[in-house]
Amino acid sequence: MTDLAAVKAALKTQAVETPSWAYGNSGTRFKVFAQAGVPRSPWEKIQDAARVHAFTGVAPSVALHIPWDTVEDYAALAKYAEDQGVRLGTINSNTFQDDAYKLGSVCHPDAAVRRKAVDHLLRCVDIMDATGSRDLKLWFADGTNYPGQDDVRARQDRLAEGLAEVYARLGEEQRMLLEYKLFEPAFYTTDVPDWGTAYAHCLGLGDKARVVVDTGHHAPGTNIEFIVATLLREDKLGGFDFNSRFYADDDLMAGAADPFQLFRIMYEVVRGGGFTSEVAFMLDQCHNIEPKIPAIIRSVMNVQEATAKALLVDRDALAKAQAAGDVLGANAVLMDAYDTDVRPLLRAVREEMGVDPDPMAAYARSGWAEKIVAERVGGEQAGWGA
Ligand code: AOS
Ligand code: ZN
Ligand code: ZN
Repeated sequence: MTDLAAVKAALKTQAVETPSWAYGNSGTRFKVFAQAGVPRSPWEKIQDAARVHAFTGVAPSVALHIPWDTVEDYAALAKYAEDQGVRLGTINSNTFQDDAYKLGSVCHPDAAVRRKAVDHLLRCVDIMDATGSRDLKLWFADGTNYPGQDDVRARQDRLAEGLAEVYARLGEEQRMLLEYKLFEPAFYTTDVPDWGTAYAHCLGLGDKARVVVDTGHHAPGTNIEFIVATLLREDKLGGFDFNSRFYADDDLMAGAADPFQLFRIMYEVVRGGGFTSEVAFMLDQCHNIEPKIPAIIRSVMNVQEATAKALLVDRDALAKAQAAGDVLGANAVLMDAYDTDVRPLLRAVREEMGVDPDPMAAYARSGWAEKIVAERVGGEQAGWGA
């Protein structure tokens, strides 16, 4: 039997970090469709993130992206976030937008370009000092397009050297989260293409280096929950970038394409003792055609639903069935949890937390969408494609 009170208590501690860039305009390489009322500055992105937290109760922090969220005074931004009811979370670096990075950043054959990239990462750690952020999230667009283009092995050496310099700069409580991605923008080799490569670098660096699993960064059919189980077993899972994909790195709403996969991932998290603050649960999404704040609220709720189902798995019954070699019985225990309608449970949890049981409806009623359309006019819009 599952202890419902314990499930509720666990759900109340959930924290899903939302990404600043999801609040801004975004699109594909074909077109960015501008939406009215989107934030024009990091300050306004924080306002929107605070709304998501206010209506869900489980999105207490917002990730920043440097340089998209550049401000003069990061401590002031942190204070502003706190006043709005959220905090600044993970700092995401950007070593992919400058012309200098055409052939890579920390893996580039030219030492001057590598220096520029590492300096940017060091600057990100300075920003973490000011914001009080714990995690630096590194995703590198580095790779090659053609066989022979560069020395694949030497690129690994350059990567290790760059990471080591940044690692040495981390404070006692700070961490480095290394994200892998199968392909894109490079199409032949990617320098951090998979969890094994990320794990090897993190292992070489030390305890403060951990792997990030972006759910959209694998080959179709990859068993992501196995990777999660393995990384947790090795104490190397730093966090997640949740999103959904049908084809490649689609960055659609978490839990939209394959809620069953999200449940299986969350089950391994719960099973592996990863439902703690040691694992950062982040969204990494873009809302190209749908209204952004409601899409982010929906995504947070989808993660919450998958988590609730994972917590509901009757683990004693599962262990018994597994030990008895009862294949169908064990599968049924897992499916029973997945097939549970957890919406009434979550409505109750929200009420106990003092949050409206229906966050989507509460947001729609709040008038925030109309207010930002009326007030946020002019200015440069922020985020992907800005
Ligand atoms: C890129 O594909 C990665 O998912 C990154 O995590 C992220 O989308 C980018 O760094 C935006 O900050
Ligand atoms: Zn990501
Ligand atoms: Zn991605």
